[in-house]
Amino acid sequence: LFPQVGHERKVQLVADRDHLIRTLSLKPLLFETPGFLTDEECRLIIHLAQMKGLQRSQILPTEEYEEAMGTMQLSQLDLFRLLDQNRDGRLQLREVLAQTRLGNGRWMTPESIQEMYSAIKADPDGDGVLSLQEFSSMDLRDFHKYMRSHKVETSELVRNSHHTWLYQGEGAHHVMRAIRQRVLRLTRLSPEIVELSEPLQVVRYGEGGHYHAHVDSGPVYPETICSHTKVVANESVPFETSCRYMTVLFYLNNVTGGGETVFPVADNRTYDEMSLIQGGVDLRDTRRHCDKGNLRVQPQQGTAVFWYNYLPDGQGWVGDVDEYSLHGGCLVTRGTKWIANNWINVDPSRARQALYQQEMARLAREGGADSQPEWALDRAYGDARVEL
Ligand SMILES: [Ca+2]
Ligand SMILES: [Ca+2]
Repeated sequence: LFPQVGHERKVQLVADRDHLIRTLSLKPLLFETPGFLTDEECRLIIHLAQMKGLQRSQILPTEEYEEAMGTMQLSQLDLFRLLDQNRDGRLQLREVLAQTRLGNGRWMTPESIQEMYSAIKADPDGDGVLSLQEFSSMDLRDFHKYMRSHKVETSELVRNSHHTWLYQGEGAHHVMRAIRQRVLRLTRLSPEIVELSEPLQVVRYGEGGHYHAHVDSGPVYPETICSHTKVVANESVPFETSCRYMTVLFYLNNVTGGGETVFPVADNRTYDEMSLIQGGVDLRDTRRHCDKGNLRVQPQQGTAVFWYNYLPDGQGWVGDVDEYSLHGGCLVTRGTKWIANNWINVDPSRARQALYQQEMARLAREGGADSQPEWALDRAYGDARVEL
């Protein structure tokens, strides 16, 4: 049923030409379409993004994190057990590395963890492993103090880029509308789903920019709610996450050096979180280990790559997050890299997605300031005139 890797099929996305869809991997289900955008469209998107202005994609949220850790009411022993994935009663470096949240936005490497250990004297025998005794005698306040005082370079962040959002709904620039229609044809999803998805995110990576490997959607737990449908959910739940059924990523320029998109575990036979980090090599690290990832896509202006972030639930709807969709932006070694993301939002709760679509349709009929989802209100550049 699934196309083989390398399989190509023709589709008609625009009136005057055919496009090719090439299968890049089955896990995740990943494809590429060269020439999805014309060079002129790429330049226009970059231009609109520059006119609007880009902001830093990540800043460090220090105090909030400490507070959150404090309110979790986790004893130090609980924390130890949580971290000790292989339950051998010791914390190996990779078990600490796997908990990216401990880094509080700062990307942890084997070196930075050992640096931290020695600064707070957490590993007196210096073997890089924390025994239960070593962990118990460590004062977590020293850890927080260290994280707070440590000056973080942008190269040490999980994500080192700038971005902005471009509106694509009714009244948007005609090219932005045309791209949304093309995405609709590419994905063969319903117009309601595509039209009610996030605006286009435009991202610029300067020389030295990167985005370590991550999945685009959060996990599906009962206590989690999707950002896009939360307006219709009566429940108040503690966690909010992006529910991005599909990612459609566009390369807006040719990058002089680096900047590939890496899928470290694409088409692995099995997925094992711990095997991502072995022998001091963290395959999620896109500054150092992109070359060891299973699949790398070279940026080529106008090409779209697209994949599914969720597995099917077997009943025609969205199931669990597909761990194989792990991907990242490799270090840009030379020049600048411009990409754009169209995320297609679907709530794993079919009922909530339906309710959301109904409510949005009702608001659109009634008109008024509330007639668009929150993210659609930003349409100031809708009538921007740009020379193509
Ligand atoms: Ca362990
Ligand atoms: Ca030790």
